Amino acid sequence: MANPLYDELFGRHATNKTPFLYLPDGHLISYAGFVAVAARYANVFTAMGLSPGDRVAVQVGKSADALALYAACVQAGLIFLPLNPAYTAAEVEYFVSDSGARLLVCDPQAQEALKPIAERSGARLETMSGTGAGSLRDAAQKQPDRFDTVARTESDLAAFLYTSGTTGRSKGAMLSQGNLLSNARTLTEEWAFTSADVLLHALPIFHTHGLFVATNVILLAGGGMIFLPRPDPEQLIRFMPQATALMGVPTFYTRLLESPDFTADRTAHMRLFVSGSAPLLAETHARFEERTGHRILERYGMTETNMNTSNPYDGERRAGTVGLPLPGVELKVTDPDTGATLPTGDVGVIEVRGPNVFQGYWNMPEKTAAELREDGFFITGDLGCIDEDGYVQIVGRGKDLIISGGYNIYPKEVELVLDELPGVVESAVIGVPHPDLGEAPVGILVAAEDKRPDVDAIPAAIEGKLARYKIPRRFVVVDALPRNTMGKVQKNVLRDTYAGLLSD
Ligand code: MCA
Ligand code: AMP
Repeated sequence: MANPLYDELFGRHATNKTPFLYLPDGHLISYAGFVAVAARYANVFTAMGLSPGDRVAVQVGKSADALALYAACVQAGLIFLPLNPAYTAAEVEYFVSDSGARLLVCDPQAQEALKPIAERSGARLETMSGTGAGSLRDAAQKQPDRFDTVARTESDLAAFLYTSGTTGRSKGAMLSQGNLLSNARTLTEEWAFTSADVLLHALPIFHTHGLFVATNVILLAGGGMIFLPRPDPEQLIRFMPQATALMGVPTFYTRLLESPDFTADRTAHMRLFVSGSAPLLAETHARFEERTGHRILERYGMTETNMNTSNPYDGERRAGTVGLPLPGVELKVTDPDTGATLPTGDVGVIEVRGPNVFQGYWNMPEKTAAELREDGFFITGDLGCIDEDGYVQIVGRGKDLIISGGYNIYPKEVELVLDELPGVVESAVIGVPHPDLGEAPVGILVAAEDKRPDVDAIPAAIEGKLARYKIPRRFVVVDALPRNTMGKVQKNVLRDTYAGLLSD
C-alpha cells in the first residue's frame, strides 16, 4: 500500500544494513533494525485498537525507541504528537484533551501524575523511559517485526505540533505528509546530504528542528546520526571527528566556542554547520569562522511551515541574514495593516506560501483564518525585509514571543500565572538578552498597594503550573508599567530598561 512519507523515509530502508543511529554508548542501530522495531510498535498500536487518523501523544526522553514511535505512527497512519518532557502534568492535560489523543506515552516517573489526566481524556496510558524501556516496549517485543503499511496520501495528516499562542492558548499545527516530505526533499538537495553523511544529532526530537529537519533529511539521504541525548559540548567535541554535519540552535555554537577544546582540528572532517530556531548573532558567526574556518549556514523556519529560507550551501552565507527563500517557497514582506506587498528593503511582516505550509490549527478555524490567508500565504508574525539580492533579514517579531535557547515562551501564558500571585496586581514578561540562551524571560511585577510580592517564593509558588524553562530568571517589582496613550503596555520600553539585567 502506498504511504509516501513512510515509503520514502523508512520503508525503502527495510533491508538496508548500514548504520542509522550511533548511540554514545557504542551501540549501533542499522536502518533495517530500526524499521523492524518501528513495525513492532505499529503492530502494538493496531492491537490497541488505534485507527488511522488517531492522535498519539508522546512525552518521553530522547531514545532510539522514541524515534521509532514516530516511524510507527507514520506506518500505521496515526498522527504523531510529540511533547516536551519539561511540560508539567497541567500543561500535558491541555494537549491531550485538546487533541483528543487516544494514547499517551509517558516516562514511568510521570505515570502517576498523568494517570488521572489520561482517564479524564479517555486516553490509554503507556510508558517509555529515557532508555526506551517500559510497558510499550514490553508489548512491542511480543509483536512481529513486519507490519502491513497503512495506505496514505500526501494530503493526509502525519503530525500535530503544538505552538503556543499569543493569547496563552496553545494551537495544534496540523502537518501533512506532503508538508514534511516536500521540505525534507528540498533540504536534502539544498544542503547536499548523501548517504555518506553522519549528523551529530543533539537536538530534542519533540520539535520541528530535531525531528523533521534533522531526522527526515538524514532518513531521506540514507546517512547516519550520532544520537546524543543533549548537546553536551564535551560530547559534541568528542564525536565531531566522526561526523560530517551538525544542526543546532545558536546556544550550541556559543557553548562550543566557550570550550578551549573546540578547535579547527576537531572540525576538520565536518562539511556543514547549520543554525536556526533563533537568531544567530553576527558576532557568533564571525567568532566561529575565526576559530574553525567554517561559515555557519543559517536558515529560518517555523513549526507551521518547516523551513522557509536558507543561506546557500554553495555561495555566500551572509551573517545576520537567514538567506534566500527555498525552492518552491514564495516569500513576501507585507504591510501589517493592509497586507499589501512592500517594496524591496522595507520592513514588514513576512508571509510564506508553498508545499511546506501547514494545514491549519486543529479545531481552531478562526485562528487558522486569521493567520493563513485564503490564497495560501501564511502570516508568520516575524518582521523582516528582503534586500536587492533576495536575502531575507529578520529584524524583530510582530508577535509577543520570547525565544530562549530555541524554546518558545509566550509571555501571556506566564503573565496569566504571575497575575494570580499574592501581592501582584499585574505583570509583564519580557525577553532580555542572555549570554547563553540568546534571550531569557524576566518578570516585571506591579505590587499591590498593601502587599509586595515575595519574589524569592515565586518559583515554588508556580511550580507545576509552568514548565521550568518558562519561569522568569529574574523578577523586578515596580509601581506601574509604562503604557502608551492607548493604555497598551510598552514592552519595548521595559526591554530597553532591563536590557542588561541578565548579562553576567
Ligand atoms: C533548559 N532550560 C532552559 C532551556 N533549556 N531555560 C530556558 N530556555 C531553555 N531553552 C532550563 C531547565 O528548565 C533547567 O532549569 C536548566 O535550564 C537546565 O536544563 P537542561 O535540560 O540541563 O538544559 P540544557 O541541556 O543545557 O538545555 C539547553 C538547550 C535546550 C540545549 C538550549 O534548551 C535545547 O536543546 N534547546 C533547543 C530547542 C529546540 O530544538 N528548538 C527548536 C524548536 P531548572 O534547573 O530550573 O529546572 S523548532 C523551531 O523553533 C523552528 C521550527 C525552527 O526554525 O527550527
Ligand atoms: P516555532 O514556533 O517554535 O516554530 O518558532 C518559530 C520562530 O522561530 C519563527 O517565527 C522565528 O521567530 C524564529 N526563528 C526560527 N529560525 C530563526 C532564525 N534563523 N533567525 C531568527 N528567528 C528564527
